[in-house]
Amino acid sequence: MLKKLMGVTAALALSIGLTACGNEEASGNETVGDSVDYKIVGIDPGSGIMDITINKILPEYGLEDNWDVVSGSGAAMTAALKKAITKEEPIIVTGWIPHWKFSEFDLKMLEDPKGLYGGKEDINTIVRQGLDEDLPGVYSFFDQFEWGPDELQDVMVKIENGTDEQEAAKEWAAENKDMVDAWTKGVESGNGEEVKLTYVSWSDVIASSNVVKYVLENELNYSVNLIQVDAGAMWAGVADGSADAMVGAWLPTTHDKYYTKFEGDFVDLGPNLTGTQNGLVVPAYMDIDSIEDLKDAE
Ligand code: PBE
Repeated sequence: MLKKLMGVTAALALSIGLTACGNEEASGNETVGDSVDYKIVGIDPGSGIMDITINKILPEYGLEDNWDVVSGSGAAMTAALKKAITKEEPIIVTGWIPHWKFSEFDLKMLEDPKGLYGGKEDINTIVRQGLDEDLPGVYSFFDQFEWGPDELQDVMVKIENGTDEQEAAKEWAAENKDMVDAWTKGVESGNGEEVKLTYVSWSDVIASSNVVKYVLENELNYSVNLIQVDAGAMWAGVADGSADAMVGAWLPTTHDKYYTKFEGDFVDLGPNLTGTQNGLVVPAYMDIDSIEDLKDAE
């Protein structure tokens, strides 16, 4: 990881040196909006961050008339970010912490003085009703599963650096044995029973779901089926009982609409992680600090 990080930094320094001249020319009286064509690079439409950006951030910061949030995916967002940074070009993306992009690039999250992204949030574990009776060991494991943003980001960085997802989970579990032991303490092992876990292709949820799968299979002898779906189906699957659990519920703000929609049809086991943050993210070389800076002077 260090090697890769140094490589990126060196490449960045080189590109800054080579393009500094062109960028000075381009800056002139150009607004931030002009410089990025009034586009915010978003992710998948079902995500909470897209919902908040389009329905709260744009209207409440007065950006609705000329700004667009372009939908795509988590992977397309990081690819666009990588490309822009290599050329030292301006870019604004919907971003979140924890995420490997903060260990790889020099980034800043724009201030949100109106607090619309909800500040620091939790990631909760949500299981289906009846799981405690059907698979008590799995239920107690999920109830004990708890870590922090640094641990999650470690796994994300391993995966981003090309390690296979289950291999990354295995390496992480070996490096964090005490934590894994606390999750499995007193938990009844299985006999290969299937556990269905829904997840969305967001790098944080990919990492956490793979760690959970690794531990349930290798320490507790259950068999985990990871089912990749969109955000709505991640919640709906657990609510209608077709899935057993999911570990990527961002609350109380990001997934509020899903929580409210399915409330009463799932069991909320509380936070497995505390201290996430959503926002608009830009490379550190951009000369803006707040979402308010996106509004053109009148
Ligand atoms: N995220 C990561 C998700 C939750 C996990 C912030 C992209 C969302 O916006 O719904």
